[in-house]
Amino acid sequence: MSRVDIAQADIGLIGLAVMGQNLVLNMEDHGFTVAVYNRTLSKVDDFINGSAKGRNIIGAHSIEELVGALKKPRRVMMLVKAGQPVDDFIDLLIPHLEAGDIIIDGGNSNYNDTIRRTAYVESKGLLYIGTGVSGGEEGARHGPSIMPGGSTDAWPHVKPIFQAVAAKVEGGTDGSPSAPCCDWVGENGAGHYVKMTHNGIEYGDMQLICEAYYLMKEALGMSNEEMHGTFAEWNRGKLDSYLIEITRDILGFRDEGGKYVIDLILDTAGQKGTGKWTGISALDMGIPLTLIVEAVFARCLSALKDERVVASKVLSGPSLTFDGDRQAFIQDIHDALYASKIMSYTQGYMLMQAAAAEYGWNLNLGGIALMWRGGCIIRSAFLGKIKEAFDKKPDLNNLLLDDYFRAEVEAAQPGWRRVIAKAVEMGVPVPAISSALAFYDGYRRERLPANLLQAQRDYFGAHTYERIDRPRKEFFHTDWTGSGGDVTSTTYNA
Ligand code: NBP
Repeated sequence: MSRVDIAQADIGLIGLAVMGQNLVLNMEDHGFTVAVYNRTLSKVDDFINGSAKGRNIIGAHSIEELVGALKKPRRVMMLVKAGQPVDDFIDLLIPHLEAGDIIIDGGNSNYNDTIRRTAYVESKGLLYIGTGVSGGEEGARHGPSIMPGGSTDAWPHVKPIFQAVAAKVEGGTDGSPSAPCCDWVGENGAGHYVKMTHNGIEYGDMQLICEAYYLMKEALGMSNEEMHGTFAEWNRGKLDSYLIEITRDILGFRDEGGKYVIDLILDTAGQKGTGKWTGISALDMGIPLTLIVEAVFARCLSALKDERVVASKVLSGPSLTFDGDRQAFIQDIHDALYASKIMSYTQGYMLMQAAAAEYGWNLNLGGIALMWRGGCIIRSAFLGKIKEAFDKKPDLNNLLLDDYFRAEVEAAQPGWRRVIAKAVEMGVPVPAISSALAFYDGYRRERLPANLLQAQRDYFGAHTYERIDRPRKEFFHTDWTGSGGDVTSTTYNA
């Protein structure tokens, strides 16, 4: 099908790169007619004459033509490069749309932009959705995780399409075997915020797996084949997840010459932004998102390859060989990874709960676990347990206080501690695993050393402190040196 004059398409899609093309084909598989447009028009023709041939997909050569092909209320989804192109397309679309029509951004936009764009589009009488779409090319084609937020009134019009094309998993609240990994997340930027947090958690999960691999390789001297077997075994248990599965496959993969590809890959990683955005948001709101931030910093440290090569020849550390029970230590690494993963998701949920309060979002926390349960990079059996925790107690304040997770951490704790102790002794860096334990040990302490910190701040900056024997919000200052006055600081923050 190519150009038509009657409005018959269920949805329009702008942006025929890898995500756009695959999502269009997925929508069409599910019985929806899709009109498509792309800035570079030749890509429209290539698509229509290529993989879209013979399908209910309509090629448009202008925004006007695209909009004209749509049933009302019109739904136009953009899958273009995040940033200015999204704003540009919004402005191109607005003059052609009418009240109640819906503009959807499915790219990796920053949630602050989505908050701004929702208000802008709504001010024009239209509706807006900013949605995370996860799972890459494969997910877009066969079932992504979709995390939509924006104008709440838009959701009923988009829900049938999004839920049809999304990944499906067992574990709906009604116990149904095919719950879609897509539900309404919340107002304005909530969908993109949750997608950002998903990506941050992805950073954490990947770093934790890398540290487990490094311990096996450096501390135990395991071969790729042995590690391949261990990850295969782990993938049949509590750690069952997409990332463990691909790690298993990566470790067993050899090139044509029989060499393990993993050993040929340069050990430096970049970071594209969403992990950093997650960390910045956590710092802005004062949430201890230590694990994801450590994962970002671990990538930054890896990127200093040239410096590390020089330092490796100058700086010393222990050179020990492992002399314990290898099988027992592999189980300890498993437990350390598992417990750290629980910390990471605990922190991620703390962040989303804080963001909900900050931005006035009514976040569906159990639903988010279900949305991540399939179709995306962090999909895992474990997320089903998080869903259960929020089903049991929708106002659960912290995942660690859920009976299941509390017991799981308790059981994993001895091995987790042994792994960190051994890693420190042997000089193997495990920043995410160890910061996860530091978080746990901090969170479970009634009293931390911040009393001394407050004393220091009051000493040098007259910053005042609260007392344990007086009500909160009463502030005191001590003349620590005998030469200070009784004037306190209201602005100085160290
Ligand atoms: P890209 O992010 O590579 O974007 C390509 C599309 O953006 C093309 O349609 C291109 O048009 C258009 N575009 C660009 Br580039 N600059 C433009 C401009 N100045 N004005 C108008 N259009 C412009 O595509 P993608 O990888 O399919 O990703 C689409 C969105 O989905 C992105 O936001 C991405 O971050 C997100 N995402 C991607 C993945 C993934 O695995 N790739 C996964 C999840 C989310 P042209 O053809 O005329 O150049």
